[in-house]
Amino acid sequence: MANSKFEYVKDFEQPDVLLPNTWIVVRIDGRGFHKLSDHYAFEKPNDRRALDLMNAAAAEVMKDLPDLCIAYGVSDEFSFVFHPNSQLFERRSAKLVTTIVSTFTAYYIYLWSSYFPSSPLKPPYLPSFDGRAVIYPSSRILRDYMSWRQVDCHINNLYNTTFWTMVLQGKMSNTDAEQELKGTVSSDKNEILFKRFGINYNNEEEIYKKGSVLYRQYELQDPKPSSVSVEDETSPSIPEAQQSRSQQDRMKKLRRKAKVVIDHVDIIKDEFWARRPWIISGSV
Ligand code: DGT
Ligand code: MG
Ligand code: MG
Ligand code: MG
Ligand code: MG
Repeated sequence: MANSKFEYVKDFEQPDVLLPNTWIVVRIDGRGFHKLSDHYAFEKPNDRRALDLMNAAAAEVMKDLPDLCIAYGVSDEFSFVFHPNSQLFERRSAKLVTTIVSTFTAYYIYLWSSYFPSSPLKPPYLPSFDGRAVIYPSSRILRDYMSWRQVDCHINNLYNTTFWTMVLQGKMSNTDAEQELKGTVSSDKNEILFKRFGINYNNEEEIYKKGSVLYRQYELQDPKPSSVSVEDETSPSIPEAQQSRSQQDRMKKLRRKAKVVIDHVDIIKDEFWARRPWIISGSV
């Protein structure tokens, strides 16, 4: 590259490197999906095709970026998690976010027709996503972040399931259903569903109640639950820079080869993490 008198403009670029040895979460969210879901007639409250499409796009992002160790999706959003030892793109925030958002969007659009064969995409209703990166300094806080999203999924799904059952089966107006649900707690909603409509919320599909968690499954794994404590902050994971070259290369190969699993399970309790210690530890 030749030097020119114009090169000084480069100095205006601001550094945006994320702190080392912290968890990086890139959360993306569909733009204006309220309108988009209406336009393509997504089923209410949950459209299985729409969720499967989100998951399929997210799985491709995971395969494309082996540094991602886990992802969690609900509604029109997905959180992608990089391990503290990831050095991808020198941990530059904009580069991580824009790569994830554009790769996800590309696959979402590419795969759309497989999930909505009779509703082709047409402007101006084209899907797009926003994104942001947030860092978390410990695995405890990373887990609290994941729990926050899953609790949100549960609260919204219970509300939406009750609301749409009252409207669609109970023939109530949107306003009346909204009015009646104002100030209710979970047990009230469970009771409305059960007493009025014979619906046991516990029997609703797991994908709706729990959202979707994507992670890598390694073939050489020991299926036994591990006793490794994921809350042990006194022994932080070894930064990649401190891992030996051969160790890094071995993990890179394994991550690329590993199968990406889509699951609908509790990620709030310890069990999920204790059974899959490689997610937090970053090595197998
Ligand atoms: P934003 O994110 O500020 O650009 O605006 P929205 O409209 O995307 O709002 P957001 O992200 O808070 O809420 C997600 C919207 O997507 C919400 O209005 C419901 C819709 N949506 C997501 N999944 C489904 C689904 O499975 N079925 C239906 N009917 N709607 C869905
Ligand atoms: Mg939003
Ligand atoms: Mg949205
Ligand atoms: Mg959303
Ligand atoms: Mg370039």
